Amino acid sequence: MTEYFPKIKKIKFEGADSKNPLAFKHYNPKQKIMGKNMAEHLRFAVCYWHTFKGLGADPFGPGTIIRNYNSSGDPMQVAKDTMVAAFEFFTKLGVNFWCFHDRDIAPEADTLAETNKRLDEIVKLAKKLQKDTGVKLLWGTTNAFSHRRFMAGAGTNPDPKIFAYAASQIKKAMEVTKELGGLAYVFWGGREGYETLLNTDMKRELDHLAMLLHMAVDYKKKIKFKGPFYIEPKPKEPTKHQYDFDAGNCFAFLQRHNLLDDFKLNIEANHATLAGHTFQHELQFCVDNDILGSVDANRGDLFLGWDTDQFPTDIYDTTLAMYTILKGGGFTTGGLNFDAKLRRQSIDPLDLFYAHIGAMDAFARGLKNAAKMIRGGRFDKAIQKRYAGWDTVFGQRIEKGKADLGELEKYTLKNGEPKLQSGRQEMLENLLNEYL
Ligand code: XUL
Ligand code: CO
Repeated sequence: MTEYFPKIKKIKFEGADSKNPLAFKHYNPKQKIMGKNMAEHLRFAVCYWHTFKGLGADPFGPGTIIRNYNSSGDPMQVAKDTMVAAFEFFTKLGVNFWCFHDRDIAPEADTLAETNKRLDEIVKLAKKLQKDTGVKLLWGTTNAFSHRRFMAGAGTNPDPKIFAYAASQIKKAMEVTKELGGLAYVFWGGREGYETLLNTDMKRELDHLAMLLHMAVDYKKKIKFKGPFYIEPKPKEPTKHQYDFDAGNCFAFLQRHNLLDDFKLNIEANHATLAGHTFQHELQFCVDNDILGSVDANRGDLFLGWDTDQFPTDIYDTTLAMYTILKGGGFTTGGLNFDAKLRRQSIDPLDLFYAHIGAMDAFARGLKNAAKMIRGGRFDKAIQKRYAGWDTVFGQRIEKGKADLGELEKYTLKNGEPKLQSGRQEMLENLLNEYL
């Protein structure tokens, strides 16, 4: 079989003192932390769309990146070569999972029937490569947003014929996800949103989206696909207003439409920040509401207001993310999928390795820091102290719903102005830095 990354050998863990840029300094898959090894905690996945299909294009110019698996000229041959290259990459990098959209792995043809046939052919190859390498599918999804037919959305399209097209794609993508033993299936609301309310019946569109998701739930049961569905919140881009704005918004939608039994969320760091939240906030919201499914691990740029999808390198962020994930019980079906792309000038295949190695090390450090923070118990203690009033007889009466407004007025009239306590933010921020 052709080797597509011949200069690279399997990436090894060499420890923090290593000067080798093609080695892990912190990600040691077998290292035990709080009862599980690092690989089990972090469950890294490589995404197919950016890593193998992203070629550095931006709104000002086409791609800059040329790959040896992309050069045969025949679209199906390119698809096959790319799949082989992808599994070589997963194996050399040492990740256990991958993720894809249907249209990433097989090119669209003139008819849906022909497109599905092409997909089946590539899925067969992927299945064989999964078996040969042991790499598993973290989740599959459909691309119902790139083709021009989806310019006004898929499930929220004003035309039921486009809705039906999207439904057909989802049906097939669920089938191939199941065929590949995928652990979950993702719905990112590609163009489910609007540009102007002057041409949009928002309520009708959202009811249609819920209908589509219910159909997917029914089909999932029919084909006995066991994995959960994930919705991936994002507030804007490509549309001015994406319906799945943030975790809170998705939770309300799932509740209103009675979909909570079958859906959890896939939280993406850069989507969180676009919504004006921290990555940690979105994760915490999911943990608190029992809807944390998986994570698209990336980051935005402090000075740019769009989805730059950069590789995560900020240890502060990865530490806080892993702290929340660990305290929330860790991943079950989910993992950390690098929904991240190389910069336009990073044209060398080596850059793909550097990017993923750095990101994996950043999360490994985050995991180690978070475990120390949890074991140290100092943040828990600070929070416990801050809320201690709620553990008194008085606080417990309120929490248990036994108090009423009259009783609280009487208490306040009798006890007067409450004594205030410091929030200790700066001290706790200093404490966090002790772990980094
Ligand atoms: C887009 C995005 C998608 C989803 C999968 O911003 O994050 O790649 O993760 O459709
Ligand atoms: Co994503």
